[in-house]
Amino acid sequence: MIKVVSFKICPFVQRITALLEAKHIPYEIEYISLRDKPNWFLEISPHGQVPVLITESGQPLFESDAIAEYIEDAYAPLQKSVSAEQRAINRAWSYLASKNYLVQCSVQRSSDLATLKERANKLAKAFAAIEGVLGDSRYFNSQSIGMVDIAWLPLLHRAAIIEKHRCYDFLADYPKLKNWQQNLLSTGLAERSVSDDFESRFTEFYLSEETFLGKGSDVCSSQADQACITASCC
Ligand SMILES: N[C@@H](CCC(=O)N[C@@H](CS)C(=O)NCC(=O)O)C(=O)O
Repeated sequence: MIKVVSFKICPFVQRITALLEAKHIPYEIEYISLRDKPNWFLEISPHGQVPVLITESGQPLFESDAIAEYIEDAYAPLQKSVSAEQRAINRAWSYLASKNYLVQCSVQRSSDLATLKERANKLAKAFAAIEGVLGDSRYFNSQSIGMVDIAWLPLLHRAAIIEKHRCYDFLADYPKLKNWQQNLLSTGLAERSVSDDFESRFTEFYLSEETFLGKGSDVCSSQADQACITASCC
C-alpha cells in the first residue's frame, strides 16, 4: 500500500492526501516531527521535507508537484481526455497554488497588521489571477474535480477555517473564488484529507497569541480593518 510521510498541518501533504482521497486510492500515513526528523526519513527525503510518498513498489518520491503528477500518471486520471495542452495549463495553475502555500503560512503567522497586509498582498495576486480565469462551472473550468481543484484545496480550506474562527475572509474580494471554495468544501475532501485533530492543531499554531489573526479582538474590531486587510487599500 502507498505510504505518505506527513506533518499534520502541512499544505503540501494535504494536496497529496486530497488527490489520493479523490481517486479513492488506499494509503497509510505516518506523521513525523519536523523538529526531530527520524534518520529513516532523512535517508529518503533529500531536502528533509514532507511529503514523501512511498510507492507500492517501495520507491520513495519527494516534492509534492512531482508526487501529484506521479499519482495522476500511475493511477486512473481524475479527468478523462485531458489534452497535453490542457494538462500543461492545469499544471501551471496548480504550481501557482503550491508556490503560495508558504506565502499563506507566513500571512497566517504574521505578528502584526502591517506585516500581515504586506504578505497578504502577495497572496492576493494569486487569488486575483485565478479569479480572472474562473468560469461558471462548479470546479476549475469543469463540472468534475480535477488537478487544479486539488492543488488549490489547501489554500481554500485554510482560508475557510480562518473565516470560521475570525471575522476575516481572505477571499472577500473574489466572488468566483469564493463560490469555488464553497463547491470544493462541500465535497468533504478537505476534511477527509487531514487528520481528525487538524483544525485544532491548525488554530493552535496560526491563531495563537503570537499571531495577529490570533489576537481576535484586534482583527474583528471593525469592518474597516477587515476591508483594509483584504482590499487593495493596503
Ligand atoms: N517544495 C516542497 C516543500 C515542502 C515543505 O515545505 N514541507 C515543509 C512542511 S509544510 C517541511 O517539510 N518543512 C521542514 C523543513 O523544511 O525542514 C514540496 O513541494 O514538497
